[in-house]
Amino acid sequence: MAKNKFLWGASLSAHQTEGAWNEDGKSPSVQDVRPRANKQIADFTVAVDHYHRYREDIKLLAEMGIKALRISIPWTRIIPDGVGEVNQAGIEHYQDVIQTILDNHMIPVITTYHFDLPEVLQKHGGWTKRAMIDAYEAYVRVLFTNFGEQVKHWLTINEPNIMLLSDQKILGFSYTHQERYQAFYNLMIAEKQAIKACHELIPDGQIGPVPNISYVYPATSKPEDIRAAMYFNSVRNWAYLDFSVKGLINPIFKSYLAATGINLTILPEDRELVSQNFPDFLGINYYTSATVEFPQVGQDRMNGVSDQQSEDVFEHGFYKGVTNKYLKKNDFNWTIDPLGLETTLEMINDRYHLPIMITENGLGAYDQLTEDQQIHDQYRIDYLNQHIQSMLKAKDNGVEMIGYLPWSALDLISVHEGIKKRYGFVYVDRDEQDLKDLKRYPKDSYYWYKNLIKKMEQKNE
Ligand code: BGP
Repeated sequence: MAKNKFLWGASLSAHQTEGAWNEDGKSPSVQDVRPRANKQIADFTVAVDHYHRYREDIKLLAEMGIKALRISIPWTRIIPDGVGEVNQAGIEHYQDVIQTILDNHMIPVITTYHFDLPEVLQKHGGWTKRAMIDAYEAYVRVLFTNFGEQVKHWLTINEPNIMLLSDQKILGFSYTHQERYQAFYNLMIAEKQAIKACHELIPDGQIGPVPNISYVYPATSKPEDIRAAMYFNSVRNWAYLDFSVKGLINPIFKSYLAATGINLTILPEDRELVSQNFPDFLGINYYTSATVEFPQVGQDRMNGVSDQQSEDVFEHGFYKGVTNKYLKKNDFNWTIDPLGLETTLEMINDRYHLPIMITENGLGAYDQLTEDQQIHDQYRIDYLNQHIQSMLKAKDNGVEMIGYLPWSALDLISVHEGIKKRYGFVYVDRDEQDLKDLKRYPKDSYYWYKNLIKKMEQKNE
């Protein structure tokens, strides 16, 4: 792959920003219909109205000085029935979005699928069904054919590991253990089809997976806890990247599947597909680290924790999430571990030797809009700065870093916690239930990032 110029950017997803959930031919996705534990938090019907305000948003983000913008394209706007007819209104919308990004001197980095599976496909069994592989391949071929001229950086499936391990919270339903790992296998084969199609249809294009990866620590030096971390590293991290990058199910993961009674349906033709189609780079989402111990008989998962990203991981006989007493947490119970990013990047580099683009990294926080329309988010500046320093150290230690696209470009609807868990460089004025005027206000972190990019680009010129 040609040596890439480092891309300072930012990231967002369609369902968490666009709204217009049923406009211009879009069909419902699982995100539109999934039951939400807390009815009071904002839903995705309007989100932050990016579908109608994208020109203003893209211009404002370009003024921050970013050189790349990661967006996702919803399957439900392109092929509303999941399979079959292409929705021309969807094609035209994203042609204009992409052109607007290019006209603002930024590079579009496009995620083909970010948690928002068409509900019509979920109704037929979703990723547990082998037919999903052909459906996804047909869908991405529509994207590559229509947008491949302008878009040269593609990401396949956002965080398949978190989507599967945190299915109830992200998808609104729980797989059985067997369903989860057949869905894993089908997702991974589908990803290989996307890599193959991208290389066929966009010869100068680059495509990569985009899992959420964080290196897992053992709670103590007890040998049982070391093994607990070994298994969770495999189940959470390496199972996905080993399949994407090496086309294999690694021995530790294989032993885990056997020990937990999983029988995968694998077809003979898969072998050739997985051994010939490889990613050009890795998109890596990193927020926090996890720490696990070996669960004692009778123990269960920690309760009262927020979600998959921290302590609420549990598997009888394998691992149990615990709080890492050496690390601070954010307002939403996510551990903050910038040094863990350096470790994670170097561990990934050791295993895969591929260029890495950080495609998500950020701090969800309660931001306040002051009387004079300021948002003083020094806490976010500190989080991002610490993680950027860690990334630069990993780079100095030999990791080929090609981009940093933090989450999120502008405030959006958190998967788990509505609008109040704000991530953006740009504040969007709405509450959980009160849309207000959705006005955009750059935060202190917007100006800080603008200045940082300018300094970093001067240094590297
Ligand atoms: C990642 C997703 C993003 C975003 C982020 C923050 O898993 O890829 O879509 O949701 O997590 O999580 P949350 O929104 O739960 O704070």
